[in-house]
Amino acid sequence: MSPDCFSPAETMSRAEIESLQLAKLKKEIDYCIANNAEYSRRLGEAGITSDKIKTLSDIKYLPFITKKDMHSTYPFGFFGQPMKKITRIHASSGTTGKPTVIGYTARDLDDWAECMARLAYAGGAREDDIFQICFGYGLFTGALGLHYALEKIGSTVIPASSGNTEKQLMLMEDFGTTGLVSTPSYAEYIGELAREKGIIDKLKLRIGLLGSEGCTPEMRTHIETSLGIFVTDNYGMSELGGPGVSGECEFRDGMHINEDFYYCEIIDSATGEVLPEGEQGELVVTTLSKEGFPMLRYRTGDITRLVKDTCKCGRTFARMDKIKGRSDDMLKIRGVNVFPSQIESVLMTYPQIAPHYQLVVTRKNYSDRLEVRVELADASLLEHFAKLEELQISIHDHLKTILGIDTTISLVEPKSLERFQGKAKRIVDNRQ
Ligand code: DLL
Repeated sequence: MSPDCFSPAETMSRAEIESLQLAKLKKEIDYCIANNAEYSRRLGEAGITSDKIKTLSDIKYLPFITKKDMHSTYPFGFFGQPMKKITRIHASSGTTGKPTVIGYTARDLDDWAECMARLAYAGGAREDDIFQICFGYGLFTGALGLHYALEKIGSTVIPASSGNTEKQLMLMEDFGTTGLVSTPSYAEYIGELAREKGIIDKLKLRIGLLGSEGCTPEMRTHIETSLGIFVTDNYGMSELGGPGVSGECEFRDGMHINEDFYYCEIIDSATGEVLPEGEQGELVVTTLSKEGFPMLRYRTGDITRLVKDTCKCGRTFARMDKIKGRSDDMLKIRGVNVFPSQIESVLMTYPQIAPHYQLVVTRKNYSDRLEVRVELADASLLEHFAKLEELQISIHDHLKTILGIDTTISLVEPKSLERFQGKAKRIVDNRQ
């Protein structure tokens, strides 16, 4: 039975995918050398031309591009076309310093909508859906990325942007919104407010296309129960054009990569060596037909794993696991690597606490201390000292088994921690 896909490309055989990737990779290398001085210099120094690439694994001879290279070539150093051919510009949020600036030609915009439409369709979006896009519109790629993809599918789009959550709920109720697009943390907050206002039964929401930040399976279940929706995870990054790199289908057994547009590798972050299929490491991505902002071997900093067997849905594109974390998000506590997602998974198993937490790292006498602040679900527990202490010890011990280090657990009042309308910022590192 042929699967229900947006594009026939999604069911190519592995041999077809790889031969297409090889042909496109060689073309992309030629394109970069011909159209961008930075690439022409870098690849010239490395002695690379497309003739040197005989198999896909020969990509290992190309130098990596890192975030640092983005900064040193700011703003347009990696653009593959002059400004008159650039139709749109986006930029990464860049909390410190200058953002990374991305240019799209008209064809790039079409390809972007195609890639994201496939993933939205795989996640369940259909023509008769009404999608409320609660990502911030602006330089961020999330909102417009989903916007054009969902229009391409034929869904109705409400460009609500993020924030003003009471109004979001009013629109959802009045317009009969069936699909939500947001970060998981904003979805969590929308659910919390909808319940508080007693309007959850009036909403017609059925699916959520979430992404742009990590979300453990436990947090996802919480969001699904709270809003009564089916959630899929979507991955992408500004440097690669935004959302549309990979996303889950209904089976949620990894995020399908649009392999005819992106070639993915997993490397050992420390040595830069390419790791065998199935091993976990840093994701490196090469765009295969970008004109405005081609990226050859971009080091994403994201930690994941790739699998290439055919999914239960019938799609043949390789899948990547949920992102375990960013290599630069990983906390090193007294020499031990700690991913916030490991902590979230533990916290979400306790019904007594709400899915809101903050990780505060401090250093005293040359020793790191990790405080996990967690909100109680119900304030009445604050009056039962013995129960509080029991809960604290239980979380502490559970985390110790998983992480191998001691943490300080602070149970705080309900609704006292910050809520997020975009990506959550849960780590406060006071060590610097
Ligand atoms: O977040 C693009 C995007 C928008 C993806 C909407 C999905 C949906 P940036 O702001 O450049 O771009 O952030 C990219 O966010 O390197 C990851 O660390 C993280 N990230 C993105 N999607 C996921 C996800 C957009 N599904 C950075 N799971 C990436 C975990 C994610 N982390």
